[in-house]
Amino acid sequence: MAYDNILVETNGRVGVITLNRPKALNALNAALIGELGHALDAFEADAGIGAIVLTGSERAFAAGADIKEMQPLLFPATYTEDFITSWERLSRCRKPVIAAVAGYALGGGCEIAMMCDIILAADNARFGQPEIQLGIMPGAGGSQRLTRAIGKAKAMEMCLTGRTLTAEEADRYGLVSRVVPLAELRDEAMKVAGTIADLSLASVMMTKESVNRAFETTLAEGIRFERRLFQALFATADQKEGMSAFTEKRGPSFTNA
Ligand code: CO8
Repeated sequence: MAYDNILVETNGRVGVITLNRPKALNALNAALIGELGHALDAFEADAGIGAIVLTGSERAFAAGADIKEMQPLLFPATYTEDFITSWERLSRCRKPVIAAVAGYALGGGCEIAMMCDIILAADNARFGQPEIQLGIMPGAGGSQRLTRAIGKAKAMEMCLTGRTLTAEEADRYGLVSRVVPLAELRDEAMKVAGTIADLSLASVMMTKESVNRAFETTLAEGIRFERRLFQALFATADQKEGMSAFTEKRGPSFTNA
C-alpha cells in the first residue's frame, strides 16, 4: 500500500513508522490513523519483524488530533461512526512498540505515545494534553493512561490547565523511560528495538502482555497470570536455547520455536 501520511521502512527485524505530515506538525487526521493501522497490521503479520519504532520529525512527534478536521463534527456522527475507535489499533498491537518522541507530543500525540510500550524522549520533547484549551478533553485515553503513568496530581494539572511537560519533567515523573540528545534519538530507538527484536518473540510478547495486565487486574490475579505465562515459556525451544547458550558461554540464537 502507498502511504501519504506516514513513512514505513524496515531495518533488519525492526519495523519503523514515521508520522509524516510536516506542514501540520504531524496532526493526526483520519487518513493518517488509517494508514498507521494498516502499517501496524502488516508488521504484526510479518514474522520477520520483532519490534516496531514509531516516530515523527525533530519538530513534532504529533501536535494532536487534526483540529481542522474535528472542528465541524457534531455529536450524532461522532457516536454513530464510533469516532476514535480506529485510534485503538496501536494499543492492541501485540509486538512491542517504541515511541521515539522529539518536539511536540500534544493531545492525541501524547496519547498515541502513551499507547506505546517504551517512550524514548529527545531533549526537545514536550508532552501535554491541551484539549481543555479547545473546549474539549482528552479522548484517546489521555486522562486514563497519563494518570496511571504520573499520578493524579500531575495528570490533573496537565489535563485541567493544558500545561506541557519538558522532556526532563516527563523523565522525572516517569512518563518516559529516558531522555537522549535529539541527534541520538533515532539511533537509540533503533538500538532498543533491535535488542528486543533479536530476543525470543514469544517471551517478548508474553512479557508485554504480562506488564500490561498489571493495569487491568488485582495483584494476586496478575501474579497468577504472570506465572502461567512463565511456565508456558518452558514449552519453547527458545527457552532451551537461551539457557543452553548461557551454560555454554555463547550468545543465544533464538528461532522463535
Ligand atoms: N491540528 C491541525 N493542524 C495543526 C495542529 C493540530 N492539532 N497543530 C498544528 N497544526 C498546524 C497549524 O494549524 C499550522 O498550519 P498552517 O501553517 O496551515 O496554519 C501548522 O500546523 C504549524 O503550526 P503553528 O503555526 O501553530 O506552529 P507553532 O510553532 O507556532 O505552534 C504548536 C506549535 C504550539 C504545537 C501549535 O501548533 C498548537 O498549539 N497546536 C495545537 C495543539 C493542540 O491543541 N493539540 C490537541 C489537539 S485535540 C486532540 O488531540 C484531541 C485528541 C482526542 C482523540 C482523538 C480523536 C480523533
